[in-house]
Amino acid sequence: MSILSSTLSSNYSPQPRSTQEHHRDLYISVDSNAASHSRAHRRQFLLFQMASTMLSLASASASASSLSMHDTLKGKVKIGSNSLSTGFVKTKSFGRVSMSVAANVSRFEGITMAPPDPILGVSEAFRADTNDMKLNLGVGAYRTEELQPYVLDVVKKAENLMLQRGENKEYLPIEGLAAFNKATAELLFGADNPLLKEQRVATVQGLSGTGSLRLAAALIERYFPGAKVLISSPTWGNHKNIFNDARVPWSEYRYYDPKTVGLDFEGMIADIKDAPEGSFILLHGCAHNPTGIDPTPDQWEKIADVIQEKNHIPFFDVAYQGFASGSLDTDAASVRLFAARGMELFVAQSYSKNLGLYAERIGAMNVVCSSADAAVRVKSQLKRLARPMYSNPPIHGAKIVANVVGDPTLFKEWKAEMEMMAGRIKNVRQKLFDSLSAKDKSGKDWSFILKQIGMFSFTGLNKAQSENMTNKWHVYLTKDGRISLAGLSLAKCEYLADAIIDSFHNVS
Ligand code: PLA
Repeated sequence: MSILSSTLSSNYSPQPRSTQEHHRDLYISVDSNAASHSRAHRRQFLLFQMASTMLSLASASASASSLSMHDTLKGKVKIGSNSLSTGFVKTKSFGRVSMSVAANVSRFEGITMAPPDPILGVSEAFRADTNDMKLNLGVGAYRTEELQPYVLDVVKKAENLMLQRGENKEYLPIEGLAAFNKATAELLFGADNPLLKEQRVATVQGLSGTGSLRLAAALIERYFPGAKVLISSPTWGNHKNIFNDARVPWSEYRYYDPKTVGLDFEGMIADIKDAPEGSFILLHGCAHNPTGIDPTPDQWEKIADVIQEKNHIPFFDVAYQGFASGSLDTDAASVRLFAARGMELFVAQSYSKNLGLYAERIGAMNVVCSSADAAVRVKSQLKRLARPMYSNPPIHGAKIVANVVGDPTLFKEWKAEMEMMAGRIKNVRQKLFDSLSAKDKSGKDWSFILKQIGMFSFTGLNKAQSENMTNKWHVYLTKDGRISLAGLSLAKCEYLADAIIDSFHNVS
C-alpha cells in the first residue's frame, strides 16, 4: 500500500456538488481492476505527482494574492496566461476516488486575510514598535501618568471581599447576576426612577458594551424586520460591524461638521426627521466617540422631540458613564431625559472604562418598555437570543460591580476614583492645548480640543497626517485622527504637540 492509498476514499457520492465543494476535493481516476494493480499503482503515483504540482502552483498563486475568490470558486487557477482547470483529473472513471489534499492545499484556501481592526489593530502595531518614544493613543484605555494600566482600588477591594467569601463559579442565569442587573439599572436611570418601581425595564447582563449592542441588534433583526438603525457620521467603528453582522440595515445621520469642528445639529435633526418612521436612532449617551462632541441639554430636548414625532426608538450606547464628566448622574442625563418623557428606549451599558473592567466583559442591555408586561416578554426574548450565542454571561465582573455599588463605602470610593481619572484626562487635554498653542506659530485655533469631552480628541488630522504621526513620530492613533487622551501623560504633551504640528502643517 502506498501513502496515497491511505488518502484515497472509495465512497464517492454521485450527488451533484456545488462548485465550491467540487473545488475542495480533487478527484482522480484509478483503475480498480485488481489484475492491473501494479499499473494502476504507477498511474496513481503519476496522477498524484501531477495533482501535487498543480496544487502547489495554485497555492503559490493564491498566496501571492493573484488568485481571486471568484477564480477560486470557479475551480480555475490562472497561472500567467494559462488557464488550468482543476477538473482535469476527472477524465477516465474506472471508479472515482476522492483525495484529501492535506499535503499542499488547505481547505481554507478560499479564506482571504482579514484586515487588521482599525482600533485594536493599532495596539498590535504599537507592540511591534521598538522605538523608545512610542506612544499608544489608539484604543481608549486609561493609563496612569506613568502610562501604566490601572486597576481601580475599589476593584481590588471588591475582589478581596469575593475571595474572603469564597464565592463559587457556578453558571449564572441567562440574564446574568440579579444583584448586578438591579445595580446597573439603578446607576443608569437613578435608583428612585419610577420606571424601576413600575418594572418597565428589561435588563440583562451582557458581554460588556459590544456584546450588549450585539444582543440588541439581534432583537431588532428578529422582531423589527427591515427596520433601519441610524448611526451618527462618524461613529465608533464597531457599530457598523455589529449591525452588519446582525443583518440589520443602517444608514448615517449627519453629526460632525469639520468646518466648525462641532456638531452639525441642523443636519442631524433633518436626517432623523427623514428616516422612515419607527427607525432606531443610535445615540452616544455621553462623550461621543470619536468626536468628543455632545449635544447640549437644549439640543437633547430637540432631538427627543423629533424622535417622538417620528415614532422612532432611541437606542443609547452608554460606554462612558461617569468617565466623561466625573459624575455618574451628569453623564446619564441624556438617557434620563428621554426616559422621563415616557419613551420606550434601548440602552447598552459598559463597565470597561468607568470601572476599568475592560477584559472582564461586563455590561448590560436595558429595554425600557411602556408596561411591565412588555418588559417581561422582551426580557424573555433577550434570554432566548443569548442562550445559543453564549449561554450565560461571566460572573466575575458582575460581582465586582454589584459589590462596589452595593457597598456605600466602596461606592463613594469609586466615585472619587472616577473623578480622579476624568480629572487626569482633563489635565492632559488642557496641557496639550497649551503646548499646541504655544508651539504653533501659524495662528491656528486649537481651542476645539478644549470643547471636546471624554477620553478622546478628534484632532482633524487626515489619514496621511495620521500615518505621519505613526511612521515619523511613533505616535499610534486611529486613521481618522482620533487620539485617546487617556493614554497620554503630562510629560508627553509637548512631544505630541510637536508631532501634531509637524503632521498638520507638513503633510497634506
Ligand atoms: N461603545 C462605544 C461608543 C465605545 O467607544 C466602546 C469601546 C464600546 C461601545 C464597547 O466597549 P466594551 O465592549 O469594552 O464595553 N471603544 C473603545 C474600545 C474604547 C474598542 O474599540 O473596542 C475604543 O477605543 O473606541
